[in-house]
Amino acid sequence: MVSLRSMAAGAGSVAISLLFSTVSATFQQDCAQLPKELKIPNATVWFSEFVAAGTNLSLPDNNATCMQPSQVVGADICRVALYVATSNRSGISLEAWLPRNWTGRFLSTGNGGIAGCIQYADLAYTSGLGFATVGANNGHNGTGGGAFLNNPDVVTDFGWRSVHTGTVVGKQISQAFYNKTHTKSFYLGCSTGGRQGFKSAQAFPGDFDGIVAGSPALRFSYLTSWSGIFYPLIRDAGPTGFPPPSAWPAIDASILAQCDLIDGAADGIIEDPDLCLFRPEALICPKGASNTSTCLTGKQANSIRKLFSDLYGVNGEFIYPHMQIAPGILEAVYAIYGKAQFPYTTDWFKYAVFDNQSFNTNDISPQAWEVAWDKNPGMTNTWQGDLSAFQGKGGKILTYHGQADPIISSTISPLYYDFVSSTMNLPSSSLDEFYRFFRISGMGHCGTGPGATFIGNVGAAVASLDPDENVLMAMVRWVEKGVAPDTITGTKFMNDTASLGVAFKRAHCRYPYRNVYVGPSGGDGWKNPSNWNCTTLN
Ligand SMILES: *[C@@H]1O[C@H](CO)[C@@H](O)[C@H](O)[C@H]1NC(C)=O
Ligand SMILES: *[C@@H]1O[C@H](CO)[C@@H](O)[C@H](O)[C@H]1NC(C)=O
Ligand SMILES: *[C@@H]1O[C@H](CO)[C@@H](O)[C@H](O)[C@H]1NC(C)=O
Ligand SMILES: *[C@@H]1O[C@H](CO)[C@@H](O)[C@H](O)[C@H]1NC(C)=O
Ligand SMILES: *[C@@H]1O[C@H](CO)[C@@H](O)[C@H](O)[C@H]1NC(C)=O
Ligand SMILES: *[C@@H]1O[C@H](CO)[C@@H](O)[C@H](O)[C@H]1NC(C)=O
Ligand SMILES: *[C@@H]1O[C@H](CO)[C@@H](O)[C@H](O)[C@H]1NC(C)=O
Ligand SMILES: *[C@@H]1O[C@H](CO)[C@@H](O)[C@H](O)[C@H]1NC(C)=O
Ligand SMILES: *[C@@H]1O[C@H](CO)[C@@H](O)[C@H](O)[C@H]1NC(C)=O
Ligand SMILES: *[C@@H]1O[C@H](CO)[C@@H](O)[C@H](O)[C@H]1NC(C)=O
Ligand SMILES: CC(=O)N[C@H]1CO[C@H](CO)[C@@H](O)[C@@H]1O
Repeated sequence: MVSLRSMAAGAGSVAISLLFSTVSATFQQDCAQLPKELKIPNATVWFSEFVAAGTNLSLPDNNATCMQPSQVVGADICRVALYVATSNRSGISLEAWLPRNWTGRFLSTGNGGIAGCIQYADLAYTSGLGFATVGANNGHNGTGGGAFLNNPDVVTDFGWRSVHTGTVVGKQISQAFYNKTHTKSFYLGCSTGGRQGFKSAQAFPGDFDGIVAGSPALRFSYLTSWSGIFYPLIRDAGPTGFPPPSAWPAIDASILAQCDLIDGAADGIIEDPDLCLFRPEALICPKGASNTSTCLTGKQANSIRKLFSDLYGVNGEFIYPHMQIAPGILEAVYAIYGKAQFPYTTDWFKYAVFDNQSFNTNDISPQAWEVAWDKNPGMTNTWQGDLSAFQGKGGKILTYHGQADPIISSTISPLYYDFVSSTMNLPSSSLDEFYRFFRISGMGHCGTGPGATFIGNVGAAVASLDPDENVLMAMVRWVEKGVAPDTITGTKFMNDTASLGVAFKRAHCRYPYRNVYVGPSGGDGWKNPSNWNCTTLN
């Protein structure tokens, strides 16, 4: 066979370069023409423009609170931006990034928090991999929830309609541009994006063949209720009741002393936090201690217990499971909730639940938690245990959750998995035919942390495109080849910098398996993934 290089050296070079420039010119022309081809009800196309791979795209119209003034584009794309009305008082901003080198796959991205921010980094990541990708603004602009006030249609967009509309319209755009129907349809999101993925499986089982839904904001109104307890807890405890920063290293050391070896490895990472029955009373200052900056009062130990307890409401109703135990969590809790009420909690209760800007969110009562749950604004509760319609259509869902997540405790994910298991009457051997859940040890909220957290869930955390090491490519293989992932191998780079080399890898197990170290004791055998075993034994 003649290589391109040797052909280019001979007479074929003119023909080859002509062919490429024709294809390229056609792609650019098709992109410019696209608005004329689109016949989408209720849509106004703003522009359709060719963007070359490597372009550092400037995003001057993006709301400043989204903190994303630019995005580097990974492949030659046709970038389409439009507005789609979803009611007479609401609508979404939508972008489709259509790569020249299209794999035939369609993908929708999600959002984060209560934000109305198109996640351009996800568009760049997935269009760079050849997906025809869409992302929407979730029905409003910016990270705040003010647009929800007295407009339940905007809340409905947030709850489900933005992703669903973007997906329906996005498939039409892809069809019109390539003159071909996509082969398979995918979804990628984390946090609120994870909830949107599960919402899709629950309510629109035909939208996606494969859903990757990370760290999901399930039970949304109860999640925001739970997020709202930490600020008053820390405030009311005061400096003598909540452990001061000087005590945090000792608390972390005590968590590790009590729990690090449960999984067999002294690596500073807890594989299964629910096996850790951390006892903060171990840190209470001995009588007559001369230096109390690294030990606790009984009151402080009690604050820690509250922080790690399940939350119950009026009449003892279960609201939300406890914050998972992990070194570093106390510090993160203090940083996130210590100085003021959590902004998503504030905005959700003021604007979506009570339509009352004066509502005092510093002390939200258990009665108010229930009002929020019963109102279920925008159908955001996202807590249905029956996924049989999704299963029936052959859909697959992959979820993962960092085991050191201070924003959405990872304890919610096994709870939902088990809820689906009991609702559908399926043991995990059957449930795992279409729904798999991976616990990512040492990972914070949707990424970062001391663990092997590069799993390809976002473009900034890609160590490999190998489906064994990349949740998105694992889903592609599962949908297209029927090979389901047993483990997801994550990577930790030296100082989180790829060019410095790999620090270690770990094959993360799927729930209810848990990861146990079975290698040589001592040393750094824990850095080798083959020294670990996914087991169901305790
Ligand atoms: C892209 O451009 C912005 C300024 O518009 C700049 O701040 C940013 O560093 C650039 N990104 C890259 C990767 O060059
Ligand atoms: C949202 O921002 C886009 C620009 O990114 C703007 O065109 C649109 O009008 C804004 N929508 C709302 C509801 O403010
Ligand atoms: C908007 O649509 C609703 C029905 O969804 C209708 O009740 C209302 O009158 C409409 N408002 C306007 C201003 O057209
Ligand atoms: C196009 O995508 C295929 C895989 O789908 C890849 O092998 C090829 O290198 C890509 N070509 C370009 C020009 O990006
Ligand atoms: C930008 O976002 C903030 C926070 O959500 C919001 O208050 C503001 O109205 C937005 N600006 C525009 C122009 O949409
Ligand atoms: C799709 O069809 C239109 C005419 O309907 C044509 O202009 C365009 O080049 C076609 N695009 C592709 C990618 O084949
Ligand atoms: C108390 O212990 C901490 C941590 O070991 C140390 O930084 C601090 O200087 C000590 N304070 C006194 C008064 O010895
Ligand atoms: C709004 O909240 C404030 C503060 O809790 C309360 O006094 C007021 O009655 C509420 N308004 C309405 C209309 O419920
Ligand atoms: C990683 O960072 C630490 C301090 O932050 C430094 O001491 C160490 O040399 C760095 N390692 C490498 C391989 O650069
Ligand atoms: C791994 O765990 C399985 C049970 O899940 C067990 O049968 C097997 O012996 C274990 N392997 C090692 C090396 O411990
Ligand atoms: C929300 C909205 O504007 N919906 C309109 C979309 O377009 C159809 C007709 O194409 C109208 O019937 C809807 O009212």
